[in-house]
Amino acid sequence: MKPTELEDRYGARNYAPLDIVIERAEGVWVWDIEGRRYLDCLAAYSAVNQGHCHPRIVDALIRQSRKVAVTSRAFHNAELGAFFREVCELTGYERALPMNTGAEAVETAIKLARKWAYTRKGVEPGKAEILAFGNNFHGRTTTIVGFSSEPQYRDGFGPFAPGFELLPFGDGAAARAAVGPNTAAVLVEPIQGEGGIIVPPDGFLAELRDVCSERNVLLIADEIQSGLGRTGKMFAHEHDGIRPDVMLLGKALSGGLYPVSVVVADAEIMDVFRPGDHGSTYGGNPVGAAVARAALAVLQEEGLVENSARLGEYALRRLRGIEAPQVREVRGRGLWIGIELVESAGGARSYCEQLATHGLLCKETHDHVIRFAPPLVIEREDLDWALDRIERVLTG
Ligand code: IF1
Repeated sequence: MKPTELEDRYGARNYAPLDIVIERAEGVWVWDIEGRRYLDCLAAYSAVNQGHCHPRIVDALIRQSRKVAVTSRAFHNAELGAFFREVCELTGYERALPMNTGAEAVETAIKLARKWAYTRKGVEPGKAEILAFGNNFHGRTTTIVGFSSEPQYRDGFGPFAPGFELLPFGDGAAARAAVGPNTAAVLVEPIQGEGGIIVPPDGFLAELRDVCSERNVLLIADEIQSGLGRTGKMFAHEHDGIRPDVMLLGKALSGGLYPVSVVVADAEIMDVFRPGDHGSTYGGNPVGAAVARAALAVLQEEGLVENSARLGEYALRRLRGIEAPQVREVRGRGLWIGIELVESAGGARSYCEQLATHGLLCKETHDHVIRFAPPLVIEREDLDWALDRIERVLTG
């Protein structure tokens, strides 16, 4: 049986992939089982900012796996402390709590915010509320989809956890009005990814920061997709010059080689967690720590944030220069760009399918947006190769 037949015969039907079977990947390129080459403009939703199978990260995975892998946190391990130090130095926070997936980091932050509200802010136990935003995407657990505004992410999965309220993304005044005595935190993606690469108005994050500081509410930035260079800054919240109280990282934190996520915050917040409060079997294991250290070293030593800023600005300018009636808007920051099509264009999926025939892998989001997010290692020549093909499909 072919790989797709095996998937069809034995796999749950929770995805409808493009009809491409990837067998090998390196840098910005992937090859299918027939040997066709594609330029990956999705980068596994920003998990491979460092490029596929980066040799330095692969080497870290192999070397550590040959020494010791999962030990559980019942014992210390020789890698974790160095990972903590490097992620705290990079992010500027005092404490790091390691998990595996992004959703686990989000769930950890929700628990942290609630316990902080009860033990530090004096909110009545069981009454903590968290504000989030319409069109958010923070993961797929039932707590998280419980505050999703996307019917498909919610339908059939209730009942949901109480204590969440959605606000209009980009509306600082609405956030100011919504904060109450029981508000523990505001949870925000600095740029909404799955929502369609929605860049908020300048000053929105700064207003959220002000409201949270004035009202003793934690500002939690979900940088799992927007962070680690994707938007041309190390962290997307830097575009508004703010410092969240809690920040979440995942995806490119481990360069696509191994699931690692982390929650960072200062001690006065993070130390509400006492031994036994929270944990995970694989969280903080030495392989994840070694892989993440290598992924962060590659990000910084290869100047990927600067490359994202420079080539992202170039790509945005070129894409905005395309004369195509079916394009409603081109938006984004760094190498994270959404090409929104008019409804009459018939949906972005068909454009992604056309792009695949031209050797480009993109993924639509929210029906009408073509998401363009190549690995941050991309070079100008390959970027032009991709943009030429996008222009050809949009003007064809
Ligand atoms: C899928 C979407 C993107 C995220 C942000 C937390 C998480 C994600 C900002 C959870 C994960 C992934 C999930 C993956 C596809 C992808 C995705 F299309 F689902 F919405 F990127 F936009 N915060 N996003 O983007 O992290 O638990 O997945 O490690 O579910 O198909 P995770």
